[in-house]
Amino acid sequence: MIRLSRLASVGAIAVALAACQQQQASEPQASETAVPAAPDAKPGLALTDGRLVLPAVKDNPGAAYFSLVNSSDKPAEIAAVDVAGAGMAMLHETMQMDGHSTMSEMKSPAVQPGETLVFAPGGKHVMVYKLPEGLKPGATAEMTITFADGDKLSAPLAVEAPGGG
Ligand SMILES: [Cu+2]
Repeated sequence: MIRLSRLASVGAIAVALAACQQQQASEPQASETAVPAAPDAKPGLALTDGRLVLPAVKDNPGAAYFSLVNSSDKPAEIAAVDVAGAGMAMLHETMQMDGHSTMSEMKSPAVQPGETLVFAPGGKHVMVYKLPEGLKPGATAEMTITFADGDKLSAPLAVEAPGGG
């Protein structure tokens, strides 16, 4: 038990140091605004412009959109997404087929170093099922991305009225 907890704290320090060095090493980007520190943060990764558009019909899924900026020197692969209080969240992509649009599930989308993965209406989005009761425009909902390496990144989604997507 003692040995395990020692190992865990050494690991935590190593992670904190790595995060520190990463921040010093990363160049400020002209177009980026300052991102407040999230409770969970993956070094070099930032989630911006997060929003959750409520469904027009109650009990239908909502859709979340955001930009994921990779300022690190490694690709980052999304393994899963979760919206606090919601039943389930799935990575979807809307595509045009024979003049109508279809949605399909995305497996592990990745963002390369120096690139931004954009989730926006008509393209990639997160389908959010079983939204928490009473979620209203103007509120925020927290989304957490789990990466393939186990790192997590949490950020707020601004809740918007239907039709905003
Ligand atoms: Cu969808």
